[in-house]
Amino acid sequence: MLESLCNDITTHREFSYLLLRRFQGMGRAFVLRSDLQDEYQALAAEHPEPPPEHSPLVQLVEDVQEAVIAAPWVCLSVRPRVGRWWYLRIHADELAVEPLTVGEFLAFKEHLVSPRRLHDKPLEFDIGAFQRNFPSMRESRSIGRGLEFLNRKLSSQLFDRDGVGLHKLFLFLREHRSNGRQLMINDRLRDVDTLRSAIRAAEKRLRTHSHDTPWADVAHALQDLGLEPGWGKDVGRVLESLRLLSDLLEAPSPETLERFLARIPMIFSMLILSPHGFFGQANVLGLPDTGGQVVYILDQVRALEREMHRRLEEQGLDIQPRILVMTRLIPEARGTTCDQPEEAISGTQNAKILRVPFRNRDGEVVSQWISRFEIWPYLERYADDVETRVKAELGGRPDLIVGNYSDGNLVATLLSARMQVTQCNIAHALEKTKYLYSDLYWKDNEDQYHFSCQFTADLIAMNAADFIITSTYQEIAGTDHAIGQYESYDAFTLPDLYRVVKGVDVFDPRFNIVSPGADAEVYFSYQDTERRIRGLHEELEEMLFGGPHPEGRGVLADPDKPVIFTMARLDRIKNITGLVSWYANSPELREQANLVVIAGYVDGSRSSDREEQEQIGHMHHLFDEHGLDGQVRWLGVRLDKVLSGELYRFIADRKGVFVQPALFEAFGLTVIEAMVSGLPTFATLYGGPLEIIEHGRSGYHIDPNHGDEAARTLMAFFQRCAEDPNHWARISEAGMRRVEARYTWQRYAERMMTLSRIYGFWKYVTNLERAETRRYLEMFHALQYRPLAARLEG
Ligand code: UDP
Ligand code: LCN
Repeated sequence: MLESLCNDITTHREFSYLLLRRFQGMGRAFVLRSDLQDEYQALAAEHPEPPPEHSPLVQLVEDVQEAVIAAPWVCLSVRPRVGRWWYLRIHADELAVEPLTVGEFLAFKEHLVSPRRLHDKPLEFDIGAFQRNFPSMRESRSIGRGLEFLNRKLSSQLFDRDGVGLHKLFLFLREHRSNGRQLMINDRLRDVDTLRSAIRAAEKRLRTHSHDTPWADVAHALQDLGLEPGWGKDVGRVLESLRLLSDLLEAPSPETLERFLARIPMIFSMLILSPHGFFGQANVLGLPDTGGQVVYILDQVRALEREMHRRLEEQGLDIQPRILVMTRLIPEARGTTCDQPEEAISGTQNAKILRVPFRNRDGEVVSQWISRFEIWPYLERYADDVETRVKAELGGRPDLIVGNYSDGNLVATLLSARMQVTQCNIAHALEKTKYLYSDLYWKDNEDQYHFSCQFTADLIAMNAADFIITSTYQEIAGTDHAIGQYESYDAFTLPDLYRVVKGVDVFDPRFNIVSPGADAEVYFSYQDTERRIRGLHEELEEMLFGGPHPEGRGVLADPDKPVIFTMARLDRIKNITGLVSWYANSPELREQANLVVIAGYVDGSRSSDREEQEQIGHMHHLFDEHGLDGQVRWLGVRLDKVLSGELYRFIADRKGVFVQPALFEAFGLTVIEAMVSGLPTFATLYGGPLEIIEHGRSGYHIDPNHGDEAARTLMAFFQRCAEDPNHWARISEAGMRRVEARYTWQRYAERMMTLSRIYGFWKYVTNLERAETRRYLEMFHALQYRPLAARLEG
């Protein structure tokens, strides 16, 4: 690779020289891929002999992610394919090419940001050192399908070694208990051979019974043979389970293993952690830090409880699954239920929200909301209190711990290690990719965002998890040319703090893509007339098209125009003000459609969040500057789910569209909500929506950095709809189909339940426990995270 590149540079010496000069001439120390490519294109267009299309030099420019200009060197990070990186530097005058290690590349960056570095050899975090003996995937297309890989890889290893693996499987079956009651097999069975005999004898006994004979009728007979409840609710199901196990003992295959494990009653209780934010079932959405994560968890809990019930019932067990969602108790709850220690979750039989307050270092309860960027010092004490509360509630430890977001995942890490429970992480959003150079210039952002704490917590939690669920592929590994959210933790540096040469491995089989859905009870097609809630239409009519709104700004002068709708928290990243400004600057779009915005507060004094206050001010400024009051309706309201569900459909009735203009959106629940309601959706191409929407088919991608182009895409759509009345319906229909096929909670729950069983199994039978990694992470936590977090508490 390097040799052919050197040869190519020699062949195209003049071109290479001019290209490097151009890079240097940009006058920036760090240049990103798109700018490097623009420079290349410009030179190729004017140069008489540019290198041919597939030459190594052109390929390099195609694959390069970032240039670090440290005269006379131009250092490059190159990503030839998803998840794979190499580094080099080229001498701009001599055109000498030299490979760099990742550490050397990062050192160049550090030097430019912090010329008087504290250390020449800073602390390096390198998780790669612990992974040598651990199975890792090779192909980019396998990323996010860790379960399949692990099953294939480990089942062949496990069952190869003369019966050792089967014996472990046998021991695993003996582990299962619920409330002290033995399940699956009892101690009459001593080893795999006695288990085999018991299966044969049981099959023989059951043959005389019809398949619908309930478990209770055969329980005694089977117990004598060593079999306990958990095999199935009736003889048909018991026989199926026995045959699956018998097949597995005879000739193990990953498929049989997965099908068999999916039946084992392993998960009766679950702890879900979501510490920050206002977590409740009403009046919380749109409050600072409270958005999709809350919606996701509540829908997830309902779907999981249903699935846990279904599986337990099929296995003949009359056990109530327990799901606890643990969040922060906030005494100053602003009219929400967040000051209540306990809240039953509607739509479930037994699930509840438990709230435990944060305590300061003197042990006093912290009464006010604290931004997610500031909560780091409280988490360890919080984990202690949560452990006590959960054990009291469940009478023991849960069977699975699920963390959410950086804080929840850190608490999950602490609790899983202490209680020896399988740990699942869900990121929702990793802040690192949201803010350009959030790592390199961490010091500049430290006052406001404390990324040093957050990224350290992320590194610890993502390497401690037994498995990680992501909503999309791009969340892990990006696309051919864009880096993934997890991938951005692969190598980075926080100058003068520490350097990460291997932060996470996106080829690690712990990653699994399990996409969320939109609550099908609430978000459904505008065409589903029978389920529509017409009783709300008068209220919606008034809300959108009525006179001045007490919590709004703008009165739509021409209510007959279609509506461009957007709804989000009023974060800077959500870029709602960006959309308003594109609209404001496009006279054609203003002519074609109205804009309805639901976000934040119109009265800035009601907000306690810095970013939100700033956005509110900006929004008013745009209204004033562009005279938007007759064309934009801005509502600072928080809609409950039922109302927002009908609102999407109400706008679809009027042939409107939905726009999600974020600078970056990790997944984007509003995108699937709008699509499944039938609203043609225009969403950012940075993040999850890139994968959710197929551009031009089931919606449109827009580039938030090119607002004029985004406005033109919207314009073109409205124009085409005017010419072809079927166009709106085609996109609307395809959007609905897309969500129904891929983003449903039922599919999610099935997958999640299978994953937790299988990762739990592998954790038990192999050394996947990764004890060395854990100790390394504990040290990183104690020596790096703790002092950083403590600084925040003053
Ligand atoms: N939402 C809402 N009312 C609001 C603002 C948001 O119901 O005033 C809901 C919205 O329907 C979606 C969620 O909050 O379910 C936002 O999730 P998304 O993934 O789009 O963004 P996040 O806020 O998590 O970044
Ligand atoms: C957080 C986000 O920023 C969104 O993109 C996701 O949709 C949401 O969490 C749910 O995972």
